[in-house]
Amino acid sequence: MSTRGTDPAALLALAQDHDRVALARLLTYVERGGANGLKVARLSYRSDQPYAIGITGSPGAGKSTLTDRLITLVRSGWPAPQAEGVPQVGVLAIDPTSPFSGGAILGDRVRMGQHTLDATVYIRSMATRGHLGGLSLAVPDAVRVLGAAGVPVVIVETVGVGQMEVDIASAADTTVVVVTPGWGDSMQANKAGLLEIADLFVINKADRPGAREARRDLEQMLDLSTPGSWRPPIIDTTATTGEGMVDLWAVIGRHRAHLEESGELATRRSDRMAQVLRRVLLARSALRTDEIASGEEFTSAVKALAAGEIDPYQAADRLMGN
Ligand SMILES: Nc1nc2c(ncn2[C@@H]2O[C@H](COP(=O)(O)OP(=O)(O)OP(=O)(O)O)[C@@H](O)[C@H]2O)c(=O)[nH]1
Ligand SMILES: [Mg+2]
Repeated sequence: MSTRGTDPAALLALAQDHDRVALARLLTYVERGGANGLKVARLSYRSDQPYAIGITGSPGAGKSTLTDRLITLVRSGWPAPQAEGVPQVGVLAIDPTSPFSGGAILGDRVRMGQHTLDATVYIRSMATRGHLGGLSLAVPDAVRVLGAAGVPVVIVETVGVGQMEVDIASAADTTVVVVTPGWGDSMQANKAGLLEIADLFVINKADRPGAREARRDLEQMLDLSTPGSWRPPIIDTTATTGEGMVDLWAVIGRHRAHLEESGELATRRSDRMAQVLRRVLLARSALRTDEIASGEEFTSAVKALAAGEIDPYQAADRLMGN
């Protein structure tokens, strides 16, 4: 461990040379934020980005099982043959409370089912630690680190329950929304705002009754939404057996081709960078606010406010030097 050192540039060079421990350390820096996190960002945002696939949906919908199956496909050399030693896909599992295929997630040592120690995949769970903007910045940073290390495709799994998770999942090039058959799951997805972010839908657990009804519900909801140049396709899968996985991967590929050919990929990525920059600015403003609020001038301003000598807007202007 000590032989690798702590310098981010040296670690990135090692990671590019397929050193997984070095890659893990870079991702830890990203999670922790601070000076090293900033150095890592400086390196990774200047590199090519990987193709990012977001997988989201209700708890237990089968997201991890699907991811596991997609990885099996990639490992089998499909759709493209493997380059020796290079992870072809990185996985970031964002909900650390949710075990992947029953395996325990323990920080850097996350393992996903059968893919333990597999050189063609790199799997990592992510949690917020000290990063300034929390996971909504740590995840995009981590995706860029994987890209800088040479990983061409990154899958980000989040449970689609809160706004933050939805934001993270939709900060991908292709966003896959997973629903299951059964009463109301599609409606729930709609309510959670998942319909708007979906580039394609997966009806997983298609071995269970109700897949056809789920498809009909989704189609109806899509009919009501504003038509664009891409109508999200719906794919039936049974992740536990692997049925539908070749279809799913093919549709992801089609969506990617659509984005690239239409020029929308560049637009999306630029919109995403605007989002990231806004988050950094917001996080920094919050820090600055805390700093101001602990100063002497702030205390005097509060006294002046209490005495009715000033209004809070004027006081804020003064404290901010406007
Ligand atoms: N019958 C059936 N069960 C499935 C299928 N896919 C997944 N499951 C089961 O559903 C359960 C949840 O699967 P996970 O892959 O952990 O689901 P998840 O969406 O990652 O769950 P969270 O991360 O906890 O939100 C497991 O017991 C799976 O074996 C499927 O296609 N058919
Ligand atoms: Mg999961």
